[in-house]
Amino acid sequence: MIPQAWRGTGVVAVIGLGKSGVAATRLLAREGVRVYASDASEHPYGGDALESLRTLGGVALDVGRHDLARIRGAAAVIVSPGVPPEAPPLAAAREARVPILSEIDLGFRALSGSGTRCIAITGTNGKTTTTALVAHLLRAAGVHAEAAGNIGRPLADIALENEHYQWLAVEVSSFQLHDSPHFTPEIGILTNLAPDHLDRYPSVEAYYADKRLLFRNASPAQVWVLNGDEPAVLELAAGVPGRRALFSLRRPADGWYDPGARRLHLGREALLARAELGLLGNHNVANALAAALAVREAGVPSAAIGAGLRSFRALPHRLEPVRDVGGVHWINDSKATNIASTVVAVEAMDRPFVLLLGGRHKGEPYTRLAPLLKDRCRLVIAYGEAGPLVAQDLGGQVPLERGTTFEDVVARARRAAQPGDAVLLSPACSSYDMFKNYEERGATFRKLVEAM
Ligand code: UMA
Repeated sequence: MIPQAWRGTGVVAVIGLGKSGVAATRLLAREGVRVYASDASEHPYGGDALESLRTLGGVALDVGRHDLARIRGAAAVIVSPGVPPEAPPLAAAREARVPILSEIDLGFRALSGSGTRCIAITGTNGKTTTTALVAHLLRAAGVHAEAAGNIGRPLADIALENEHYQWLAVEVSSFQLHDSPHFTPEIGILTNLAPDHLDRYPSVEAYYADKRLLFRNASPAQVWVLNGDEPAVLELAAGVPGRRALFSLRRPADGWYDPGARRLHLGREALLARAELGLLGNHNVANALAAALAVREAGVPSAAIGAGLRSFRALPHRLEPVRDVGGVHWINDSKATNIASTVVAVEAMDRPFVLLLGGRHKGEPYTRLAPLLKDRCRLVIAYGEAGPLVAQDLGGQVPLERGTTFEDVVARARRAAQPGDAVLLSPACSSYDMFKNYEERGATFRKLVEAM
């Protein structure tokens, strides 16, 4: 429920007008709350959606600046996840003791009392795939469910819809957990932990501390699905009230993988064979086990979970199998815009492969890839702005060619790959030197492969 006090004479300030800010503004306006919504940029991410806000009653829009005096006088601030805590509008709100809440927190409160229950998914890697898996498994079992949160659809947007979902799979980033004092999912998944977002956090500890906020309202009624192979995850959840369900790729657990028999299990029950899961890489086996455990806690029977896992397909641009051409398996992993993601993709390859590496350089050296590529990579094709750096870091250690246009890169890969190989687009770079975004890069790759 939206606090009654907000509906009085006060104004709620929305900071940032991307997807989150636009949805939060709409939701507040629908609830009869007056809104001051601002964005520091002249071109907020919300783009065209802003026009529709102008027609809403009780909404004042400010683009290209934040009026700090209005923010100081607000009843509350709703913040978008991309706005860092030290940003001037948030510093002003804190100074004036105005409560700062995330868009997720707002959406969650608006949904509370509706009977919709939540499975929250957080962790450094695998959040989005696990969220999509949870929503898919629920739907495949006939449960009315939707995916929301960091995956792309703000929770406030779900609250705006006149649709009653039984369950939501909510992906939550550390940024979103930071200001979410009311968020209390029935089930929470913590996929894994590794250093990340160090451009925003002063230390890894500060980042992990935000992740720990998943448990901030923990009670014995909740269930926590945790990565049993990661001491850091178990440590973070130590002492938290609630039941635990652990998944493991190494040993029998509540959800586990038997590498000898190549089977996924829930406790003593076999769930499905590894070969039946249409996802590449062991990290995705872990994601599947986490999702399976969570939906089992939500009441989905094992047979339906097995069937749902069999019918799940990889998300676009994330180790997405595109097509087999002449015995060569083409894989689109355009979402891999840093070295860590490319490492995961390379580790998932179970056959020789040609690797397309390049784009706009993001600062990390490529040398870290060399030991992983040495014995299994047939050829690296280095391209884009980062091409010379990739060649400098990996040349002489792995077979390497320089590509020019993206068409030329794909044509070179086609010539080099032999039947039984894979061609992997996992660039370890952003796409902005040649494309609008990673989606356009992946779509171009897919188009070229489909035209073969
Ligand atoms: N802005 C200000 N003042 C500031 C700083 C920024 O006004 O001081 C403005 C920017 O000009 C911009 C707006 O804030 O117009 C952007 O807000 P946003 O970055 O939060 O963008 P949204 O469109 O609301 O998207 C957010 C998530 N973005 C981030 O966390 C950075 C989306 O996750 C999420 O899908 C969406 O909400 C819906 O919940 C994206 C993401 O990259 C995919 N997430 C990170 C990740 O996965 O690693 C955490």
